[in-house]
Amino acid sequence: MVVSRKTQVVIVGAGPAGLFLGHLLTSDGIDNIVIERRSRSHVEARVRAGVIEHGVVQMLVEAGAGERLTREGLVHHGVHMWFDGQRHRIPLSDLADGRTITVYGQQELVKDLIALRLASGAPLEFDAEVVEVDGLTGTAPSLVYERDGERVRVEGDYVAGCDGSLGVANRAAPIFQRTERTYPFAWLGIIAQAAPANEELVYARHPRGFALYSMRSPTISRLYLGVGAHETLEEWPDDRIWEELHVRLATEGSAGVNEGPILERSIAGLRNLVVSPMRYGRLMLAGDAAHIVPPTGAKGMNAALSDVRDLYRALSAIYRDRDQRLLDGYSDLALERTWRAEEFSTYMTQMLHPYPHDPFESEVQLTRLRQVFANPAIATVLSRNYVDLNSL
Ligand code: RFL
Ligand code: PHB
Repeated sequence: MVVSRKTQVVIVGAGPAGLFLGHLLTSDGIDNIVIERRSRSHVEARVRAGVIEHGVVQMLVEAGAGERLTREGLVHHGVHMWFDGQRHRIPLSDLADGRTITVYGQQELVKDLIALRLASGAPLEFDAEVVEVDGLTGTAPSLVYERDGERVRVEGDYVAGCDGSLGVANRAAPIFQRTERTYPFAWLGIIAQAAPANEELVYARHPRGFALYSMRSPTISRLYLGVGAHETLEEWPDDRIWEELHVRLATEGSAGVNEGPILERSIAGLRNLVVSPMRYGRLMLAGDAAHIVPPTGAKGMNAALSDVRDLYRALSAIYRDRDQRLLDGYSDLALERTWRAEEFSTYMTQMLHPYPHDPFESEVQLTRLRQVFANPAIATVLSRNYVDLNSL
């Protein structure tokens, strides 16, 4: 052990959750250190989420982290669902009290938060992997990270596990229970240099599988195909990807799909995970470390940032007023919200991904979809959940 450091809150992981928590704490004068396993360039280039809820946008703006987001983010008032060869639009804002979603790449938000962090001078360590977490039930928890063959111990009052589902935090306590589900699907996602052919997001259920048309800017499209859970990128050369997107997004009156050079591609399996409780002694979990949702509801990053808001309030109450009550309620509050995100994401996933060779499931899915457009009460619930679930 070469070096030893001390702070108030030790944050593991520099994804949206860890970086936003660090930003809120630093703004409030609470010392913290963010420790990230990967390099800065890796973290800034990681393409993932795109949809930010109404209340989460407001929260980022109020925290001083929404300057570029409000300038460059694409504000949407509706979303499409295409099935049975027809296009249907859900007027989200009309059904959700005028609220909107903002399309803004997760890695853009991550870049903004890293820039704020560096400007504040607060410590942010890249290429530093946390390998041990100790003393969680005492008053001085600590952890060890490794960098360049050096081991560094960091002591704090609290540890925030914002290190994703494969990190160390959600395995650090004997009481953490995992509730999980997997699906026979994955999403193949691409970023293409092509103007989006639609102004709003399109979720498409085609007998051959799911497709999603999203975007990042007026010249960049973000597209997804539902594929088998075990399929690999090697099985999907560019031509096959475009062909399949054209087929699945073809409807009457559709402008089709605009092709362009593929700048990035990845495959991610669909799954649910909830780790409960979200606190053990002085370790609190936030974001993907505590829960994973299938991406169909666009909830993962929104849930992560909402955990962080509650965790920050709890830590702030302790440092400002020596009031422990919010921290004692953190896990229950966050889990209640988590399960609503799990339920909504599961509903969206099960409605939009056809199961091959299951005609019964197929009819159930189509009936659910038709009901969204036949019954305004159902469309209203869907809209409110889509636009602002984490603030309801
Ligand atoms: P992250 O972003 O995974 O960050 C965790 C960080 O911890 C680091 N780490 C460690 N650092 C130090 N020591 C260790 N031992 C460590 N182990 C891990 C990792 O390197 C990493 O940098 O978790 P966080 O911050 O909780 O953020 C969660 C979001 O990233 C995630 O929920 C979303 O991307 C999910 N998601 C979506 N969410 C939305 O709200 N809207 C969307 O439209 C949306 N679309 C998506 C998505 C996720 C997707 N994939 C790839 C799973 C679309 C896709 C395809
Ligand atoms: C995205 O733009 O990356 C995106 C949009 C909606 C989702 C998931 C991802 O449900």
